[in-house]
Amino acid sequence: MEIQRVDDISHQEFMTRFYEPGIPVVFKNASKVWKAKGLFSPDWFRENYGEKTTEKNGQIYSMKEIMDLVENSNENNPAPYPLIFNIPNQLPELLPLIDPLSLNYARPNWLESKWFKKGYWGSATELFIGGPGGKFPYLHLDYYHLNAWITQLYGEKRFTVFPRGQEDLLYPKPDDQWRSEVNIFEPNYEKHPKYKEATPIHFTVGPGETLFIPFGTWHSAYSLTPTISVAFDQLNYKNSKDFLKDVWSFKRREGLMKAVTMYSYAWLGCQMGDMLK
Ligand SMILES: O=C(O)CCC(=O)C(=O)O
Ligand SMILES: [Fe+2]
Repeated sequence: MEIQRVDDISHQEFMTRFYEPGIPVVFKNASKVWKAKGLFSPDWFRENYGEKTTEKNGQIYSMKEIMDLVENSNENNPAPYPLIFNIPNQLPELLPLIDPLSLNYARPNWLESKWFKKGYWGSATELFIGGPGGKFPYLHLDYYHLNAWITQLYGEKRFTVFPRGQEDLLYPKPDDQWRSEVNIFEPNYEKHPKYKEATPIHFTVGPGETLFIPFGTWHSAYSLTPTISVAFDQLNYKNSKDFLKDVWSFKRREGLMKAVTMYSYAWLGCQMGDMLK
């Protein structure tokens, strides 16, 4: 199977061909509606937000340091990956540049309502920065069954996704069913023989392109060049049932009261989202 690439399709066509059946797709130019397109670059971030900082593995990095790191990164000595800024919290100045967040395709998105902006639902709008050789640390499913949208604004990233239904071949970790034990960059077929039958789909997402990863799709990524991407999540009628189950099971770990409160809150949010459809 190959990843499909589309340009300028209607929202309705996206829903029918990709969203409803849950098929990943690359939009070649959906980001044309964002001012960020063609603007974001290492130099632009150095000049405008050089002193902003973020944390990775207990260490604080400034934007300037990050851009130097990713521009000097290579396969043998990669910059830490991913380096992340939470956009609403750490770089709210960027919000007008990524508006409309939906790119006019990721709708409806109940996470954009004020209701879901309170509390933590496994979702975030984030700036991802990486350098050559930077690998996402594991093959995984996104928590809470959210759909992920990743827009590449600078540089090229290589993604790997698996068709739905290959869980058995991917060895989810016994203590975390959302992560795979398989190192897809260097699979150990003795330890994970069934992985031989898995059918990874590899492809590159370049500047201006957007990848839609439907919930339940195993995926991972690595940076081929210095890269800057924006990632956000989507929730609506399609994934809300699974989402609510996850809210229950994740919040249950924090106690029964917490689970009851959070589940009720999320359930109401979904009811309201559904009414506005
Ligand atoms: O590195 C990437 O762009 C993939 C990120 C991702 O899959 C995640 O944050 O869940
Ligand atoms: Fe992910």
